[in-house]
Amino acid sequence: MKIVYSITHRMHNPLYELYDGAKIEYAESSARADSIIETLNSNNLGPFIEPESFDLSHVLKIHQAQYVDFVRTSSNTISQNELLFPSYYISDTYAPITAGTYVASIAAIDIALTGAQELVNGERVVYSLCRPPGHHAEHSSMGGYCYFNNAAISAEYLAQHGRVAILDIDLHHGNGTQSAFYGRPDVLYVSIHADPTSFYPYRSGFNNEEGAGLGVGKNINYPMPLRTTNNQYFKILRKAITDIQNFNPDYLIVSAGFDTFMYDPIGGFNLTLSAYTKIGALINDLGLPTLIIQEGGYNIEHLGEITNNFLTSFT
Ligand code: OKP
Ligand code: ZN
Repeated sequence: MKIVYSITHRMHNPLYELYDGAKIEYAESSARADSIIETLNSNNLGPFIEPESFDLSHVLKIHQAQYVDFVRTSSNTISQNELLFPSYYISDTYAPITAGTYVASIAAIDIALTGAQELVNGERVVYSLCRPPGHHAEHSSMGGYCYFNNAAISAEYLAQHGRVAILDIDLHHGNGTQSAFYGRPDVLYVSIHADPTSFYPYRSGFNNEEGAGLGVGKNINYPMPLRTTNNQYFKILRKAITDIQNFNPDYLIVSAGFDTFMYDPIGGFNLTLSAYTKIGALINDLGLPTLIIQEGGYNIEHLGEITNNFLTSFT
């Protein structure tokens, strides 16, 4: 399986995040990608390929030009080790801008788009190791460790070639991806996540959010209780997979977050290591051209193994 990756992600490594005003360790660290690469490497997955660079016009189909410009200029003018929490273009305190944020975020987009291009060229499954993640990034705002929406940008790219389904299995609801395609009949968004009544991002991910206008029925949320177990999860995943089959897409994008793991430091579900092999197998059974995009997953010790278990089901 082709794995698209670049070390440019290391340029983005904020020193802390703000939680209730207190500075706490930044969960979305560069050690995450290192853990994944190391494990995939030692299990002989690959080949690893470098991203190509794509035109900014792809980004501008999903994000507001002024917002993109703001991330670029603030990132390029801030000094090393400084963190910027602006009072606009931001939806929470978990996405500070640092000196390397823009460069790393653009590389993540290129990684996702390179994977999408590979699918159009006939590849069956590609893994895009994006960092920072993207599913919380909206039209003109960053939040939840996300700046630009890698999955939405590549979905828009693939939508030029056919019908696209996005399956978001990150623990958190992908508010950014949902809002990008909320009115669209040609892109299905299905998400399984912790019930937003008591979990980030709190304001979206409820099951009455079904899409708008021509997109009604093309947005499907499955909020799940905290401490969801393997079997509860598989049951809902099978429903989500049926939704995707009914939509009959040409391409599938998986927003692959692994923070559903029982020992994730910011987690809330009870999935075990072996659950990810099964989740991968159930998704692989769809038999669709599939772009797997990395979102969350913060247990550094196990993240590589989780990712490896998941990906191996596609080989
Ligand atoms: C990003 B992704 C930790 C609070 C963290 C932000 C979560 C962002 C998750 N003290 N809240 O969906 O994995
Ligand atoms: Zn998450």
